[in-house]
Parts: sequence; C-alpha cells; structure tokens
Amino acid sequence: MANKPIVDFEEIKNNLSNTSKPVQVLNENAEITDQEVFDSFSDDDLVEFMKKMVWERALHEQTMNFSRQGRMGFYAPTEGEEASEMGTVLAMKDNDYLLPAYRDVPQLIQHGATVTEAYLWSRGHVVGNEFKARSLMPQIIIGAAYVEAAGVGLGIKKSGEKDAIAFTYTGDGGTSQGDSYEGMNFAGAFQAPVLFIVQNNGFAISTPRAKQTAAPTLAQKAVAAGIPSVQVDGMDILACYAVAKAARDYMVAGNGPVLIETLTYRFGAHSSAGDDPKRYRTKEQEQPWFEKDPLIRLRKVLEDKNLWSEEQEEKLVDEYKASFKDAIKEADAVPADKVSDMLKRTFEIPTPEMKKEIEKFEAKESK
Ligand SMILES: Cc1ncc(C[n+]2csc(CCOP(=O)(O)OP(=O)(O)O)c2C)c(N)n1
Ligand SMILES: [Mg+2]
Repeated sequence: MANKPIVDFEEIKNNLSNTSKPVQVLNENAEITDQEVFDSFSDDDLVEFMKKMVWERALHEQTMNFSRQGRMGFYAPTEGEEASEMGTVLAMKDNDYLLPAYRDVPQLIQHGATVTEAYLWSRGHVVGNEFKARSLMPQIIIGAAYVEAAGVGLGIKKSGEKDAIAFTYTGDGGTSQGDSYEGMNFAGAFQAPVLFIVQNNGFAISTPRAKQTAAPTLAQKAVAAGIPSVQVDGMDILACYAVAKAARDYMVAGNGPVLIETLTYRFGAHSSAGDDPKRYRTKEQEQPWFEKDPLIRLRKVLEDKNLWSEEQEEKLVDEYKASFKDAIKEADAVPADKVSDMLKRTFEIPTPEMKKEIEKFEAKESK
C-alpha cells in the first residue's frame, strides 16, 4: 500500500465553506461598501428603514418593561437583531406567508398581526392565535417552522398562487435540529418557494455558535439539500433587505428555495424568563458587537445626509411606546380565556374524560 492516501480529507475539510465574504452594503463605520445597491435606495427608503428599526427597538424596550411588571407571558428580547428582522420582513409582500419562531414577533406584527394580538399570544390567550395575517403563530419548537414552511411552500406551488412565497426563521441553534434539515430537504426536492432565514445571533441560550456545529457556516447547511445560500451582514439593514428581496424575486420567477444566514447578535438575555448572559459570555466578547449596533450604523448615514435628528427619533420613540401602552390596555380588557374553552378546542369530539373535565370547569366558571 502506498503511504499517500487516495483522498486528502484534510484538504477537503479546509475547503468546506461555500460562501465568500458576507454580503454588505454599509460597513461597521457606516461607509458604503456597495455603491450601486446603496444608490438604489431613495432618501425616503433610508428613513423608512430607520423608522422600522427604531420601532422594533422601542417595542423591545417597552415590552420588556411590561414583562418586568409581570404583564407578559413568554417574550424573546430582540435588541440587536433589528436589521436582520426588519430588513428581511420588509422584503415580504402581503400575500406571502410567514412561519415565525418565538423571536420573530416583530415580523409577525409587521406582517399584519396587531400588537394587542401579539401580547395576547405571549400570555397564551387564544385571541393571540387568531390574527388575520398570513402567518402561523410563533413556533416555540426550534427548527419546526422550517417543516411547516416546506408544506406551505409546496401548497403555494401546487395551487399555482403567483407572487407569493413562504418566509421562515430559525436560529443558529435551530439548525442543529433534525426538523430544519427535513424542511430544507423537502423544499429542495419539490422546489417549493421558501425563503429559509437563519438568524445566527451567536448563541442558543448559553451555547455559543462555535460549540453548536463544526460546519464553517450555517449557510452551507442548505447545500446538501441543493439550495443556494448566502451569508449576510445581519447588522446592516440595507444588505439584509437587498438580499431578501433578491431571493424573493428569484423565487417568484419560478425557482425553488433559498437560504440566508444573517450574522447578528442578541444584545441581552435569551428570554423574559431572565437568564443571565454574564454567566456565559464576557464584556470583551460583547463589546465589538454592541459597536455594530444596526441603529447606530444607519443613523450615521442619515445624519450625514441631514435626514435624521435626535429630537425626531425621541419623538418617534415616545409615539411608539404610547401605542404599545394602548395595546396592552386593550389586551387587559379581553376577557380571560376559560379553561373549559381551552379544553373544548383540543379535540373536535372530546374524549369521555375530557367531557367530564369540561363539565367540572364549566360548573366552577359559572360560580
Ligand atoms: C426542539 C426543542 N428543543 C429544545 C428547546 C429549548 N430551547 C428553547 S430556545 C433554545 C435555543 C435556541 O437557540 P437558537 O436557535 O440559536 O435561537 P435564538 O434563541 O438564539 O433566537 C432551546 C434549546 C426547544 N424550544 N425546542
Ligand atoms: Mg441563536
């Protein structure tokens, strides 16, 4: 036997990554790195992008305040992920379908649910699942939205619906779940129009991305399913929007799925349940990401163009927060969900045991 192996696996391993540099339009210093794409946006577009990110940051701040007051159920903080979330959702059209995960409540609201409904969802109230938006309720099971999206995408294709695709989200941790690969594989096999978005915010609760997988990028997980994929700077809203729009245009022209990995960061805790990020990451690790804050980056561009001011932003934040206070008052006014109603919704025909339970709760509730 010759000493030289027939295949050089080390060399193959070193060439696994399928992506070049993440797509970017504005770099960390707010300098334009892609003039042509930048010039495709009007001043009004740029202001609109900024307003959406300010809205999402205000939603995060106010909702976390409500949470600390004990007025919310489960809620996932979104600070830091505004470019990734607003950039991609702004590329959606009304007749597109959304299959969100728990950190995607801002996209659900942008796609047509009211803030009141979103708050009721957080409280586990049935009204929070009855919004009119073309969306399922946020998925708690990580990766599972990818499977749902594959089915919805196939439905779009089979029904011949034009100018519609499915948008779905998971996190870096979600890509380790079997569901995410099953969803991608199915959509690839049937060439279903699904835009798979991986919001890589660096952590799955306390597990860092580096310990999550040996894959050099999460984007390349789509390659085995025959799906084109790309990494994008997830702190650059112009890049996130431009890539999501290009993916949508590609799909509505009759092509199959696409995957986008947005490189972003979760500035705070994993959830309103109050985990402490200090226990699994250091200030030194966080600081460079805080400096990439997507709001700071776009604000610089707008201020240079005299399109934005601090006063304008403060006024907007006050308006947005007032609207969230109205929304929670509205949610408070919705009568509490009855246990008997919840049981009645479980099966179309209740089991004999359930019938007894329903009667028991109805008797209690009528007192
Ligand atoms: C199938 C499944 N396993 C475990 C959990 C518990 N869990 C909730 S969030 C989470 C981490 C998810 O991290 P990631 O996908 O990166 O999303 P992020 O929270 O960072 O947005 C885990 C393991 C779950 N919800 N579903
Ligand atoms: Mg994550």
